[in-house]
Amino acid sequence: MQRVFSRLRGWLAWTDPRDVARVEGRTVLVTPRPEDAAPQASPAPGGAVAHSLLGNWMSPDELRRAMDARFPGCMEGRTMYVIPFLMGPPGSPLSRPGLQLTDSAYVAASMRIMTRVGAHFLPSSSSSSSSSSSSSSASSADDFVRCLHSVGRPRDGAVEVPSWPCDPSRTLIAHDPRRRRIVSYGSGYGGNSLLGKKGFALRVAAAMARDEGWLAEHMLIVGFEDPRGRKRYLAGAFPSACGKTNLAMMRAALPGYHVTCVGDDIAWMRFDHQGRLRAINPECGFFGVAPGTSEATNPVAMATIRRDTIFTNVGLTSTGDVYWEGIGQSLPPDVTLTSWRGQSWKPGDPEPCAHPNARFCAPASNCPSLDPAWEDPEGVPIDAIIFGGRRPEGVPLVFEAFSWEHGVFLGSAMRSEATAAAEHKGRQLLHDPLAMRPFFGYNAGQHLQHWLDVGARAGARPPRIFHVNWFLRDQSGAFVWPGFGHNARVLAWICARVGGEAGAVATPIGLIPEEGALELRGLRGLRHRDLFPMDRPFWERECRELRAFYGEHFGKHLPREVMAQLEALEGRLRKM
Ligand code: OXD
Ligand code: MN
Repeated sequence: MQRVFSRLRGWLAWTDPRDVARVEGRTVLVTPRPEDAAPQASPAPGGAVAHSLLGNWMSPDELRRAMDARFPGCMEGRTMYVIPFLMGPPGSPLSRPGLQLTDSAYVAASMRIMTRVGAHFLPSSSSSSSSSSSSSSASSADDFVRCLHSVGRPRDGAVEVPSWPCDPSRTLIAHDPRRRRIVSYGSGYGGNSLLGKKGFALRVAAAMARDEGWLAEHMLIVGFEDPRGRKRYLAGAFPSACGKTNLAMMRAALPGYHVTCVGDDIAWMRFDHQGRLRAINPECGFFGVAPGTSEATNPVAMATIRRDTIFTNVGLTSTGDVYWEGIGQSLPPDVTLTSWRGQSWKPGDPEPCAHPNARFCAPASNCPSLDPAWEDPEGVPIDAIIFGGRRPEGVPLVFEAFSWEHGVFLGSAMRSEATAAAEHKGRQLLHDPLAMRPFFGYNAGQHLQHWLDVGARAGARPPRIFHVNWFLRDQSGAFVWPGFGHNARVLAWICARVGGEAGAVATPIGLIPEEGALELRGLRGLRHRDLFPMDRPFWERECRELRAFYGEHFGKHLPREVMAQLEALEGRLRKM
C-alpha cells in the first residue's frame, strides 16, 4: 500500500514482506578473476560465482546469463524512468555523474531526493571538458556510471497484490567496477535499488577512487565548533546500526559546542595540493532508519522529516501520521494504528508496528543543522577520522591511534553487533573492516593497501585516527555511556587532541584521555575506569580472533603493514 500524506507532504510505502532490506548474499562484484572482487572468493572448480565474507564474485559470462534470464520483457507494462544524476556538489572536481534506468516510481522519486538529478549533469558528446553546471572531471561523453534497475515484475494491467512488485527469489545486484556498470533486478528496497547510494557511491566509486588516488568510504562527515568558534571537520566510519545518522545530526549536550551535518552515510575524500584531506558528501538526502528516531534521540532528524519525505515500512495512525517503535510520542486514546503489514496494531502486540529497518528518505536541505560548507566544491578539510563499532564489552569509549598505519589497522579490526539494515538475524559480533564489509568494490586487502598508500604519499598530511565505542555495557547489561548529545564530549577531546590541547596516556591499544581530559562534568557516577577498561585477557582474545579472521578472510591479500601492526599490538600486550 502506498499513500500520500496531505499534512506531512510525504509518502508512505509498504513493501512486500520479502523485500525489506539489503540482500548481501545476492550482491556481487563482476570481475574477470575472483580475487579482484574479494580476497578469499574461491569458486568451486569451473564455478562462476563465489561467496565470501568480504564480497561475492560473479564471472562476466555468468552475469550475461543471469541478465538474459531476467531482463528481457521484465519491464513490460511499466513506465521506465530515465534518471541522469550527479553524485557530489555541482562544480566539484570530486563529483561524478551517473544514469539510472528504473521501472519503479518509488525508486525514481527516492533518487530525486538522494541525488542531484538533471540531464545537464551528464557529460555531453560535444563537451569533453565539463560545463560550469556539470561538474565533474568527466573526460569523455561516456564517462558516467550506468545503472539499470528493474523490480522484475512485468505488469499485466491488473491491480497488483501485494502492491510492492518484486521478484525476491531471483534478486540480483551486480556491479562491474571496470565498466562502471550496476545492474539490479528483483528488489525495490533502499541500497538494492537506489543505485547512486551503496552501488555507485561506495562499490563502483571505491574502484574509481583506487584508480584515481582518492577514497570512497562508508563515513559520515560533521563539523564541530567549540565555544571559541573554532571549527574542525571529522569523518566517521561506523557499521550500520551504530547511530551514524544520530551522530551526524547531533545536538551537543555540552554548552557552547555545535555540531553541523555534511553527510550521514558516505564520504568521498582526496588529499589536496597542501596535503589536507578534503571530503564531500556525494548524496543530497538522508535514507535513515526510522525506529528509535525521536525528539529525544534525534530532534534534528525529526525536523528534517517533517515534510517532503518518503517513508517506507513505518506504521500509520488513523490521523494520517507516521508511527514507529521509539518515536516517543504517546497517542491520544481515539487514534488507532495500522502496522507496516497493513494490519490493525496496538502497543503490546507481538510484532512491531514498523519494520526494524523502516526508513525515512528526506532531502538534506530540510536539515536544520546542515553545515554552511556542505556543498563546497573543494570539500571540507578533515582533521580526524573516527572508526567505531557497537561493542558491548572490553573496548573503551575512545582511543587514538599512534599513527596513520596504526589507524588503518584499527579500521581493519572493526567489529560490531549485527544490523537490521541487512538480512542478518540476531545479535552477533561481525567483523566489519572500515565499516565497508558489505560495500567493498574490489579486493578488501587491496582497499586497505590503498589507504596505506594514499596516507604515505609525499605531501599528504593525514588526519589523526581515533576509535570510539558508545555501546559499552555494565554487568547488569545497562549502557555505561549516555551517548547521543553527550558524544560531543568525546568529539571535544578528539578536536583538542588535534589542536595539541588535551592530554593522553599511552596504553597497548592506543592513546586514551588522561584523567580529567574528557569533560565528564554533569554526568553523575561515571568513573574514568568504567569508560576505559584495559583488560589484557580481553585484548589477547581479540588479537587471536583477529589473527584467525585475517587468515581466513584476507589470506595473502592482507597488507604486510597491517599484520605488522597486529604483531606490534601483541608485543605491547605481552609487556603490559
Ligand atoms: C545503510 C546501511 O546506510 O546499511 O542503509 O549502511
Ligand atoms: Mn550506510
